[in-house]
Amino acid sequence: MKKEKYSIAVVGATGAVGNEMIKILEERKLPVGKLKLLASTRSAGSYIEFYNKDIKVEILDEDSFKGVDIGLFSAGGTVSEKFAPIAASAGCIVVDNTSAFRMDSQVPLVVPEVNPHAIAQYKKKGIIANPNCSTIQMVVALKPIHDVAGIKRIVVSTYQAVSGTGKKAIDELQDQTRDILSFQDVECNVYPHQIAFNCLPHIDIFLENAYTKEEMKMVNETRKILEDDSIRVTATTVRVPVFYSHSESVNIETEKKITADEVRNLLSQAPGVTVVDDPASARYPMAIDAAGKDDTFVGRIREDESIEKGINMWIVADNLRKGAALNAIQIAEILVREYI
Ligand code: NAP
Ligand code: 3JM
Repeated sequence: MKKEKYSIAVVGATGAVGNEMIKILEERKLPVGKLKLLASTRSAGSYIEFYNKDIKVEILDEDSFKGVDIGLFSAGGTVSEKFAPIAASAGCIVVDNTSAFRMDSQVPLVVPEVNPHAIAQYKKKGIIANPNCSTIQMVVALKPIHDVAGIKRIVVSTYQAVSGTGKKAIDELQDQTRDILSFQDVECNVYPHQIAFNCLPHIDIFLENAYTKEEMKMVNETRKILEDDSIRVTATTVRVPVFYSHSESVNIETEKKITADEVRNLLSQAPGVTVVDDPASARYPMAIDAAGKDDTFVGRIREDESIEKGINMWIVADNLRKGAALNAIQIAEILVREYI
């Protein structure tokens, strides 16, 4: 028997991603019965509006998931590691936005436009992982090309917005920009260096192989989602002083020759993609245009003249929407439509 309405919990409801989730649940009219908003003691007791009603934020604890159908988690890896299994054993299906379970072979890692069939694997642990923001937008654009021409290698450099680090980082870019323009000293609390008027080739921690963890997320998650471990991926991830939307320069080498026109045609029919590629009139994807939108925008599509079978492109998407909250809610929509 299908339910008419589902009980949903948002874990990390007061954060940058959580906030966006609540907005998108309303926009896309998910059949939400009860909405439970969960956070830490810092913001428990505050209220957030949902369908013109103020809902009280509660403290996350072991008993939070009784009777909850779907839990949308975005309160960091440590919280997910502890509470996702607790939620799952209470019968709540977890859609986890953190990196905690992404590479677990018992947990599907899903982008609905790319591998929706993987959702069926949620039954193993009761958890579905949402990929990293930079991975999601890249695979949405690359999947149709991989299907036709076979991608052998990907070289990606990212230009990532501060909102990917959360609310405190949005404030830090605002404060530093204001302080610099008014000749005041700058305070750095979130990032190790000034982010205003700067670029930091450092996202998440450095690993033993000299890559950052964010870079290795892109490498490993891309292969898992495209279900092809033969694809070679190398990434450089950079934080830039942009508030919303990540941009990426992506170079691919393919098995079969594919022309720039063929890529443009393929992508103009691809789900979740909008091609913006008219250099003659200075039209290409830009962070400020992608912010607040659902699609992944692709432009600057051109053949790589340094190799026989290569393509360059520029991929932009709203990191809090397609990169996080929207992708998670698209997964919840499929669960509701096809599984529960
Ligand atoms: P944020 O703005 O800093 O918000 C963090 C949220 O987590 C707040 O609601 C906070 O509640 C809550 N929280 C923190 N510690 C908690 C605890 N011990 N118990 C309960 N709630 C706790 O961060 P954000 O940008 O929304 O990101 C949150 C997480 O989502 C990240 O850490 C990351 O793992 C994931 N994320 C994923 C993607 C993606 O690409 N899929 C993108 C961005 C972020 P309080 O208000 O009580 O502090
Ligand atoms: C995006 O708990 C943490 O340290 C969260 C770090 C984090 C992640 C992550 O690793 O889950 C911050 C921002 C992500 C992510 O999506 O991978």
